[in-house]
Amino acid sequence: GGFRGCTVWFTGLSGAGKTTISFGVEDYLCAQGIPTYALDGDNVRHGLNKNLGFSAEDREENIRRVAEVAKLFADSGVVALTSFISPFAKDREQARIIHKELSLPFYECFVDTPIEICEKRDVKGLYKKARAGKIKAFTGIDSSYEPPSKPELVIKAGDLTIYECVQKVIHLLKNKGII
Ligand code: GGZ
Repeated sequence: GGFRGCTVWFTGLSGAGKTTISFGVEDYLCAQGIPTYALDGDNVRHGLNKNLGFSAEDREENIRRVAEVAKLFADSGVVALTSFISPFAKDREQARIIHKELSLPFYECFVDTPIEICEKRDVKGLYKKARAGKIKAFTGIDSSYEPPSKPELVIKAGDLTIYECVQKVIHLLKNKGII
């Protein structure tokens, strides 16, 4: 069968597992010969968006640019996987609209890991710094996260293996006729 470009938009707290899941999906799709590209803080916030911080305004602009880039990938026939907290519903809605204008499929995937688990893992020690006031406006601590109300997929990553999380996304892409 053929495949079409689309954007899989992961949203969730820092440490929820967005990037890990997206890399698993990327590996799976690449092995199937399906063109895929994963965008996350490491390749976007250090490059294209290196002039942006974490104020509400800067997050909005971060998400706007990511949505525009993902749109271009999707339009070129690639499965774009974006892994950004994207805490504000209106910014995610704008990302969806940007895709809809070109009739490009957009799937919002809520990586729903409770903050207790993210904070307990604290892989990068950022929650500890945020609790100590060394990082200001940290999502879930002193900056809000608005959970999606109608995501295409909810992944309870705290209760599942990485493999199970990846399979959920693959099933979604199969159900939607993308792959
Ligand atoms: C949230 C922050 C902050 C603040 C630095 N709030 O676990 P990480 O490290 O790798 O993921 C977080 C990442 C969030 O960047 P995003 O571009 O995804 O955010 S947004 O969508 O809201 O624009 C975290 C790190 O950057 N980080 N400061 N204050 N996360």
